[in-house]
Amino acid sequence: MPRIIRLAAAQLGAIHNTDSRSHVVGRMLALLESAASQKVQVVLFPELAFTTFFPRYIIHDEQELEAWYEHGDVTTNAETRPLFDKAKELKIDISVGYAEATEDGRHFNSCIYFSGREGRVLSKYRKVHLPGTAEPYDDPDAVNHLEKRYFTPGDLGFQAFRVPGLEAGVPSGERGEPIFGMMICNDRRWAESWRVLGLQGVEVVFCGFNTPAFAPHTRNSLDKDPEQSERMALFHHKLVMQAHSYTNATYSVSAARSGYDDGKYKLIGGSCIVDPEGVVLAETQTLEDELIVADCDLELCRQGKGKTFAFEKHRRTEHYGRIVAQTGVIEPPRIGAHGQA
Ligand code: CDV
Repeated sequence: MPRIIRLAAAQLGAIHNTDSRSHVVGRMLALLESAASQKVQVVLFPELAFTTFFPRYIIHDEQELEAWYEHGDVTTNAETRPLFDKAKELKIDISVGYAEATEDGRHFNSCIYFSGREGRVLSKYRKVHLPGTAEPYDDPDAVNHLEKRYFTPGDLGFQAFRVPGLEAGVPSGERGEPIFGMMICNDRRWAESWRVLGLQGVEVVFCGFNTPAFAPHTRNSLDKDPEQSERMALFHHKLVMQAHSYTNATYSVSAARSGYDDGKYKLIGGSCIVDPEGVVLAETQTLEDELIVADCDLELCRQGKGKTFAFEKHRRTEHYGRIVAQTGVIEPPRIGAHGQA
């Protein structure tokens, strides 16, 4: 029996340093209305969706820095609340990324899954793999990426979760409660993130992202040509979304913050919805605000989960110890001149 749900990625184009949260939320509401008019059930918004990507700036003033985070409950704060109220009104689920400040003074790059049908948060994820540096680059012309300065690595792990009530006609208990998981941007490049979700039977992975088109200091020091750099950034983004969806037999939805922030910091687009065979079902064509939609039959996950990637039949955990025992590379010893180690 098919288990079809309609999913969307809501890409957000340029957001400038001076743009208020209310302005951005206005744009998000337009995308949400458009999704609802197309009978979409779940919409993914990008990483750090409510502001510009502030980790590119070095900010010494504590008050100025704190103003970039969401303090308290993001679903009820004055400027961000309209998004969640609208999701409730339209009975549509959303996943959205934001900079979280906790009551005890910690800072995370987070996202939540908010059920508009139930009017509550069903799951929260805090980004585990933080790229970039804690200190600015020495090169004054470099674009910084200071996630390691402004955020603590996530402490919630990769927890899959059930979302009941999305599949018409499928009785609860008969696979009627899809299994979702979330990750954020750089996490998508790490097989470990996906496999931990895969081991929980994930059927849809949601991943919001902010990927600079040209970042020789952060990403690829060999790439001096901005156009080639952007092509490779897009290639690697789609490569990991497609490959890891396939090897974990799951759908994935990714949503970009894209365009030229402040008219000069370019972020890639390429928001896409990928099926469990690794096929791209929908992909954005612009660097602007744009919604893509796809009908996803979750039964298609069964093929991979039951055969090629039937983990219970084929995995050999006795050989995977290094993956959790070791962080960096330990190369094998050199073979000496006479063939001896
Ligand atoms: N926001 C990110 O995590 N961006 C990284 C860049 C810096 C490489 C990414 O993986 O796209």
